[in-house]
Amino acid sequence: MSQETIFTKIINREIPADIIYEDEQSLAFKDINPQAPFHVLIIPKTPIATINDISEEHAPLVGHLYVVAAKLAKQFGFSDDGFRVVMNCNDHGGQTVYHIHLHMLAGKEMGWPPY
Ligand code: D5M
Repeated sequence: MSQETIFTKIINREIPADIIYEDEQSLAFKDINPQAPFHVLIIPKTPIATINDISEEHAPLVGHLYVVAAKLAKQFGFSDDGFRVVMNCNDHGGQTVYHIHLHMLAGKEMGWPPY
């Protein structure tokens, strides 16, 4: 199965996105369907389809996504109030784009449980 998704097109600037952060390993851009005042997706540039496809070799890359979340929280002023990060997996997790992505939601108090 090809791992090319719409997110690869965003990485390659083939379709537009509101990109707020980029480094060698990752990209962060605003979610097209925001569920909070601040809702961005933090993605690895290397396509990995789902959490099920993550192996030990990906650990630094996946960890890096959280480092980016912490940087963005600091930059946008959400560190103290807090925020949520979530990664959905397959149908029951609500995944629709098969290129792993960390949702970062902030700017309001989140509910729990998330359903
Ligand atoms: O989340 C997939 C998320 O990706 C969902 O919140 C919408 C978002 N999305 C889809 N296409 C785009 C584009 N083109 N720009 C920005 N955001 C996009 P999931 O966890 O897979 O359900």
